[in-house]
Amino acid sequence: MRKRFIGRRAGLVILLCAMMAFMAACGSSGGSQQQASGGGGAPAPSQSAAPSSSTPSESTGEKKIVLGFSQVGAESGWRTANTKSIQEAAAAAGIDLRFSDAQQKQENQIKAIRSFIQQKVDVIAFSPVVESGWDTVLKEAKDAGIPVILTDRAIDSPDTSLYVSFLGSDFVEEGRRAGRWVVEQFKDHDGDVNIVELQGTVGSAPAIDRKAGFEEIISADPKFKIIASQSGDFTRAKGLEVMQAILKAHKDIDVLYAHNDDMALGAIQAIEAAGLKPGQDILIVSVDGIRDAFVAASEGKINFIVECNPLLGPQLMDLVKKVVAGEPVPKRIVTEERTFTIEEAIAELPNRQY
Ligand code: GYE
Repeated sequence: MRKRFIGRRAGLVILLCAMMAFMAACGSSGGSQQQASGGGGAPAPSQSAAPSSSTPSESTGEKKIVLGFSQVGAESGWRTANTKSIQEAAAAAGIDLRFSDAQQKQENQIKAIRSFIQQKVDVIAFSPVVESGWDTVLKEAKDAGIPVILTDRAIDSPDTSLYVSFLGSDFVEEGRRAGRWVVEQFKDHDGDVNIVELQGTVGSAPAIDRKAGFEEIISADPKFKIIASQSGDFTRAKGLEVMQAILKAHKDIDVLYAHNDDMALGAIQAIEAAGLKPGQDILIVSVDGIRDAFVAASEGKINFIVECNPLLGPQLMDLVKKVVAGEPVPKRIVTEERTFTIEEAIAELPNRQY
């Protein structure tokens, strides 16, 4: 009898412990990255630890802010750094981050946003893979009373009431910066300057704007000719593949303008495989400023880097908190960034964070 009683009590204790452990696991979602159901089926990136200097989380009994974030994918070094920044900043700010990777597909982002609406998150933020086609789903978020923040990339909707703020770079200006450098290099050059352009993802804001800004500058002099312009989808593999084909079709290339570093790095492999010297036989300018590009620049293989800062996490979390608190926020926040020549890249390399 006694034995049975002890056995039952031990069973109860075990059950209680199990329940407590379960509740603790559920409650400790501080900065956790959960996959939004229907968000493309990609596994959520592993959680990064909050920096030790982080402010204490607001888990003092108050309800945590829930942020649904739909990321483009993991196509580039820039994107990896951006994801890490967002995850770390959310953890540091005590924000419950529900993170979804769209694997570069708009349909996955739309599904993720709908899932966030169903989950009744406090704020939705996303980096739209392409510019068009967001009105319907963003209207659904608006009708549900959930504020939306555009991060990194813009949308082309004329209805600006569909989002509260847009935080990101000025991609047109980045294109202009690349164009100005090319014009300066060839200011004393007579005859044509043959340029190859590797574009980013078709229909994406950075591909559209970096092309427009660059063309705006080089079109001032007809000697600048874009002899080939194709998308490499912002990836190293496609940069390599597309450049290989272009090198077969064109023998006299003076400049490569790549909309991001990863495509430039892929193209460098193709240029070397074709027996040419990147940075000398073909001048290379690219956008982003990831560490690998700084290494290539320090080896003389990339001549000019136009920086695009991916470390948007802390600014995004500040915005989220303000929006939840009902404070006014700027409709547009432009990231500050600079450019690097080879000499400047060599000096910067040891400090490069991403
Ligand atoms: O330049 C590219 C990434 O939207 C600014 O996306 C971003 C771009 C970045 O894949 O590397």
